[in-house]
Amino acid sequence: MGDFRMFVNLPVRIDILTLLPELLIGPFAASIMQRAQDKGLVEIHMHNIRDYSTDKHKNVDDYQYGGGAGMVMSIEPIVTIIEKLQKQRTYDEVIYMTPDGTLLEQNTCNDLSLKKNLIILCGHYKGIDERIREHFITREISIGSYVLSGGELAAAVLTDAIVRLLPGVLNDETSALTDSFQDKLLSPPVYTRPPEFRGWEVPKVLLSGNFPEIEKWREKKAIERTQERRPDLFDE
Ligand code: 6GU
Repeated sequence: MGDFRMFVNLPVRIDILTLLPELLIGPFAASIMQRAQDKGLVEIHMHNIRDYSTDKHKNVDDYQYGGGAGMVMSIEPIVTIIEKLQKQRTYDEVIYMTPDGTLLEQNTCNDLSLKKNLIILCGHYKGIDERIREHFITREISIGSYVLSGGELAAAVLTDAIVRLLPGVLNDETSALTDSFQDKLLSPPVYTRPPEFRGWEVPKVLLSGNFPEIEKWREKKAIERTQERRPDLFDE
């Protein structure tokens, strides 16, 4: 992590627009995510879309034009929040979490961790009125080829993946750089005490104290593991 980027974009501000803020409390209230907020490295703001409904029943969805099963999230409450936020500061991205978005990869997390202000919109039902996507959304992200009941868990995944990259969040800053995927390789196997358990031994080289050899072993294992499990990472 080059010194030139240290702290220039901190704290990062993330505004999450959701119908289910209670789904997002837990993931940010423990461990690394909580510590990142306590240290002032990230500010996470939750906005309940329902609070912005002007409907007398506080509805936030409606039938889709042309017919068909499933409700669509209405344009007005969402646009109201986005425009309110955009009046207060400049946002680098307005991200929509959706199963038909671009598959999330480490590179995107790296890019987003350099931004200052992000809006993340969580979808529900059949999705959001297309005009929101056309006029406000700058990036559409999916976390995998399966369907979740809403965008909240995906937003938690994305936020976690971004926040842990911010300088100062991890205790040992190098550990984010040695993550799986940062170099398009999976991580090598790791071991801790005891050196033998039920006759299962830790590889001798790791106990040798020979650090060049240990590094060589780790690289070899990382390559083997990637070849076996994720050959697609090599093809890119
Ligand atoms: Cl971002 N949202 C939903 N609802 N399902 C998903 C997803 C997002 N990514 C994968 N599946």
